[in-house]
Amino acid sequence: MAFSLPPLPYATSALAAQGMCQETLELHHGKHHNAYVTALNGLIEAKGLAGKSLESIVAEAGKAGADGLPVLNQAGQHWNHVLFWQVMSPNGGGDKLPARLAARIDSDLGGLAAFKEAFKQAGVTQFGSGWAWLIIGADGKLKVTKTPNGSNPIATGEGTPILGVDVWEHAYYLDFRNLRPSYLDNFLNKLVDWSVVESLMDKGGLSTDQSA
Ligand code: MN3
Repeated sequence: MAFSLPPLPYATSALAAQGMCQETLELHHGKHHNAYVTALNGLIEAKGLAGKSLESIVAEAGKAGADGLPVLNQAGQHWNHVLFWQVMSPNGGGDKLPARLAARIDSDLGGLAAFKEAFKQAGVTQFGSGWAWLIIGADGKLKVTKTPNGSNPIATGEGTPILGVDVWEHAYYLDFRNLRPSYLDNFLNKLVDWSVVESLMDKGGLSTDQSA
């Protein structure tokens, strides 16, 4: 087996009215994400990854520290983008969260407004490239965090992501130029499909069903 680029769960033009244009999705999914998949497949034999799940590869590469980085850069980015495409939808946006998710955000993070501010700040303050996350932490509570480059909370052992946003410049430059804060506001207010986030919370995270 090898890793594959899953199709987007919507047309490349589907999010244009919500601030993510067709060209962004064509390049980001078809070129950037695809390049991570291709590079990861090129490492399977040399790095002894055959038969392993994507999730276990990410976790093991994270534990290996600097030695794991060549694999983590590609495997982490593959995992991260699979999640990213799923948490957005043409039906996304708005402040009406499904009840179970809303209750957890209230109890663990002080409410929707506080969560959005913390999530935005995580994305804004991730220097250079990386990701901001909403995770189920090791203690079972929801938590906001960030990671650099291709890493993620599975690799760091911090927890299980249920929402992630790409803050690499390739994610927002066509739509928002240099304005990462505006991209993050737009993501939170217009793109996130909260029903998907709640479903991932209920399931205890994403299984990509991908393996080497
Ligand atoms: Mn990206």
